[in-house]
Amino acid sequence: MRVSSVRLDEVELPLVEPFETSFGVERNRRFLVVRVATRSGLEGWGECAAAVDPLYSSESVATARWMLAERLIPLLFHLKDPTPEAFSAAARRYRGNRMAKAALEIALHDLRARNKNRSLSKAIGGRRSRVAVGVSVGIQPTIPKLVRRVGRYLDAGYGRIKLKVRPGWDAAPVGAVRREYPDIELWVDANQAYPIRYLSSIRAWAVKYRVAQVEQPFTERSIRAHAELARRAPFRLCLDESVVDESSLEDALAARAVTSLNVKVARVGGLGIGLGLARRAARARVPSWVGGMLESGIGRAHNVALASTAPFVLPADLSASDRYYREDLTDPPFALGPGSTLEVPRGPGIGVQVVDRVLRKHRRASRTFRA
Ligand code: OSB
Ligand code: MG
Repeated sequence: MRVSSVRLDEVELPLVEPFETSFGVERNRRFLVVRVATRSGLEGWGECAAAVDPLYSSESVATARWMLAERLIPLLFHLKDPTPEAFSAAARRYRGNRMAKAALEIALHDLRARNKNRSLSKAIGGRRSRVAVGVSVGIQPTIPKLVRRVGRYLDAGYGRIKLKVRPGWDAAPVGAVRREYPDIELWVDANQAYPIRYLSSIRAWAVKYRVAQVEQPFTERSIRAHAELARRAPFRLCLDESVVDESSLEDALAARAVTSLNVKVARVGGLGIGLGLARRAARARVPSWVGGMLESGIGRAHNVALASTAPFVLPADLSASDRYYREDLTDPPFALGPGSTLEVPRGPGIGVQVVDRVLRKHRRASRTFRA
């Protein structure tokens, strides 16, 4: 089985509401969708999480588009047996560019699972039929708005809340949410926004408001500062941006800088690598969970399949379709089920249908590559 064509679509989907983090606001998500196809008519879908601006990481839509068009797609066409593993191994010679690599790697996973007529979840060893999820709540214009936002998500059934924080938006909003909801499971995520001198103040408000998990307060290279904050803390110290491969995980584990691991398929360069990292963390007794990048239903379906595998034990940043988009690229939409869960699709591959009409409606550019 060879891949005979790859289509790269650039899509712009309006978010239900703006999503603000310490690094910026997103109103519309512009991203690449990958469709790989074989001569026999089989297809596989992937999504690239890179955004227009390199704010979360150094990749952007433009760098990923170039990397895919000029390097990764030609490399894929050269593979005799284009398994996700063979592609990943071949793509290792190019440094970084993990989101671009992930987009193709996950499409190959979908293709292979469909070819075997199995769900992606089953194909990668998933055992669960539902995965536990929570919701990531962006920075809001005011504290009362934040408290109301959180209240609506709790009413909708989300069982854990992650608040985006940054210097100037932390103790007061976190305290307000905690006072209104004394018993909820509360996490925070700073996306690297804090200078190290904030360490003791972060510890103070996180302890005071019983924050269960603090995610990536310092810059990605600040392993020592993360270890210092993790030391004897009553909360888990979660790394996201700091862990991009096997060696960065080893260093963080050795330094005891990580007591919870956010695994994003996009950040680490694929499903296979993500699963390997979570297994490695589990051997060190560090729990993992699946992080999100506001993916459309395509990327979310991949994330849900990953979350259905054994090493993922904490609730994922994967919410229902209507939390992100009025109109998603896939059908049926993901809906929140009992106990703050999403159902793992059972159909072949990612198990949800890409809706051609919706894809075309939001498509801004398209290019097809042939072997
Ligand atoms: O750090 O987890 C993050 C979105 C964009 C960039 C970074 C992050 C996020 C999220 C979104 O928190 C979580 C989701 O997709 O539901
Ligand atoms: Mg994060």
